[in-house]
Amino acid sequence: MMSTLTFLVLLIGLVTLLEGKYRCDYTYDAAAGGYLKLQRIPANWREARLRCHLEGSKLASPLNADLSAAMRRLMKEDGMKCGIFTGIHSTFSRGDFHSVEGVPLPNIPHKWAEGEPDNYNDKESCIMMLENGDIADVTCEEPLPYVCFKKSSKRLHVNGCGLTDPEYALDIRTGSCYKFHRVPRTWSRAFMTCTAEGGQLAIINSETESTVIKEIFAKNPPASMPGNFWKEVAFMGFHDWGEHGEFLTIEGDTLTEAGFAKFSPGEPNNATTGEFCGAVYRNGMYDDLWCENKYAFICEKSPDSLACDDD
Ligand SMILES: *[C@@H]1O[C@H](CO)[C@@H](O)[C@H](O)[C@H]1NC(C)=O
Ligand SMILES: [Ca+2]
Ligand SMILES: [Ca+2]
Ligand SMILES: [Ca+2]
Repeated sequence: MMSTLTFLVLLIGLVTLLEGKYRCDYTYDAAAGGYLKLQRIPANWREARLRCHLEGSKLASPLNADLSAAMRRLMKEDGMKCGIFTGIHSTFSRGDFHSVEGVPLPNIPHKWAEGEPDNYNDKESCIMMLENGDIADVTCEEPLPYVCFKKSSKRLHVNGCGLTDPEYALDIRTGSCYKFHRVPRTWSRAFMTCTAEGGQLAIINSETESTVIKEIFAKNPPASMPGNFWKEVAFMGFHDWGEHGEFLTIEGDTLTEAGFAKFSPGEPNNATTGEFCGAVYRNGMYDDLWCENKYAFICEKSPDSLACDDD
């Protein structure tokens, strides 16, 4: 447990370090007017859009010459030979291409690659950009790398949790930042969301942290969560890893090793479908849940997990 003084020193250091920076996995491009990140791991278009969104940015499109140049520079620096997905798509209405910001294709400067667009097999609703800036219509299902873009002035308010998201709050009792997500997701999507935010699904490591989780839950009554889902539980960072019978944290520890192994009375009950994913009740004690149902979830993040140490 950190002393208050240590904590304050740490916090002041962090605030100085992070002031005005979006996140250190993004680089600022003044001409493009924002922060960019090349996502090297290819994803289908839907996943690509979601990952950028969960990181607080948007799937990048060459909306103007400067942004296009910045995107191509990232590809070139990486030696990327294949194309990248852009945010331009016609998944809402086939043939009506818009960027994810809603800009129609005719308003975006573009040059089609030779032989494009051909809507091959009548299955091409996404737009890829080549290294030379030319575009082609492609299927949204075949994974490609992509770029995320955060349009912004240079100065951003980054809080003590290293993020611009005001919903992340530091708890000095544990030294971790937490966010309660009221938009329900499956366990896997919840995992993705926390990761995109530079954290992970929360793990309870002490009785104190169980109390912290209970208090966070209390600040999020059922009425604060729109939608038709069970609001007494939230996904957490443990799983049976496909070996039905033993739960381990997403850091590979048994719950006992992690420091807290209390399940709510009657749990784990492996109800109906089989329950292989970790969760917590409002009382701060664990539950097992079916991974594919959508529930609220809690992310936990080290305050400096997105901090830049190069400048
Ligand atoms: C939980 O239920 C599922 C499906 O009924 C079953 O496959 C699984 O082995 C059960 N897990 C345990 C720990 O009993
Ligand atoms: Ca094509
Ligand atoms: Ca923890
Ligand atoms: Ca259960």
